[in-house]
Amino acid sequence: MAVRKIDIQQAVMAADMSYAKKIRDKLAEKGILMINLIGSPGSGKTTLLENTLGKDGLRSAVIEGDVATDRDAVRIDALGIPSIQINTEGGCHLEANWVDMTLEKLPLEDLDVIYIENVGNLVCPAEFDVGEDHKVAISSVPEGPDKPLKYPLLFTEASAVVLTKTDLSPYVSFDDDLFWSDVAKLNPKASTLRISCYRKEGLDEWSSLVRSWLEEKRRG
Ligand SMILES: Nc1nc2c(ncn2[C@@H]2O[C@H](COP(=O)(O)OP(=O)(O)OP(=O)(O)O)[C@@H](O)[C@H]2O)c(=O)[nH]1
Ligand SMILES: [Mg+2]
Ligand SMILES: [Zn+2]
Repeated sequence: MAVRKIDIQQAVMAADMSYAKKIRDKLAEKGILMINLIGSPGSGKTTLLENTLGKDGLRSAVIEGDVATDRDAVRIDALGIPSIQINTEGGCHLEANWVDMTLEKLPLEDLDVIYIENVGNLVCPAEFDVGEDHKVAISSVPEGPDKPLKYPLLFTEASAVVLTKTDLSPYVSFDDDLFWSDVAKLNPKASTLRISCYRKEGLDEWSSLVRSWLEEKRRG
C-alpha cells in the first residue's frame, strides 16, 4: 500500500471549532469511533498501535501527525492498516480542519475506529478539539512519574491514561503510586491502564476499552 502524505501550509490553517463538529457529525452517522492519542515524543504511541491494530478484531485506520517524515505512517502501512501522514512542517499539534481533509482519503465505509496519533507533545495537542470521541494520555515510565501534575490539561481532559513501557520500571525507579495518585487527583473518572508492548502486557485491556467505547457510541 502506498503511504499518502498531506503537507500543511500553516498560514492557511486557523483553528476552527466548526470542523470538529463537522467531523463528529460525519463519524456519528457512520458509527466510527475516533481516538486521539497524545503523549511526548517517543512515549510509545506508534508501538501501541503496531501491537494492537489488526489483532483486535476491529477495522482501523490511523491518521499520523508529525512535524516531518512519513515514518510512522510507513510503520502502520506495513501492517496492512490504512494510514495517512500529516506533516505539520513545524507545527506542534494537529487541528480539526487538517483531520477533516484527511478523512476524505480514508475508506470510511469499511472502518470501526480511526486513531489519530497526534504530534509528540504533552502540551498543546490537549488544547485542540479535532473531533475525537476520546483523548488518551500516553505517558511512559522513563519520562518519570511527575508528568500528570506538571502537564495537567492533558491528564484532566483524557478519557483514559495509559502508562507505557512498564517493563522499564525497575531500571528507572518509577514511583507508580505517585503517578496514579496524581492522575486520580486530576481526573478520578479516567480509565487507567499499564502497558508494556515489549512484554505484551495490558494490550487486551486496551483493546477491550476501545471495543467498549465503540459499543457505547453505536448504542448512542
Ligand atoms: N522498553 C520498552 N520500550 C518501548 C515500549 N514501547 C515502545 N518502546 C520503544 O520506545 C521508542 C519509541 O517508540 P514509538 O512507538 O516510536 O514512540 P512514539 O510515541 O510513537 O514516538 P513519536 O511518534 O516520535 O512521538 C522505540 O524505541 C520503541 O521500541 C515498551 O513497552 N517497552
Ligand atoms: Mg509515533
Ligand atoms: Zn502546538
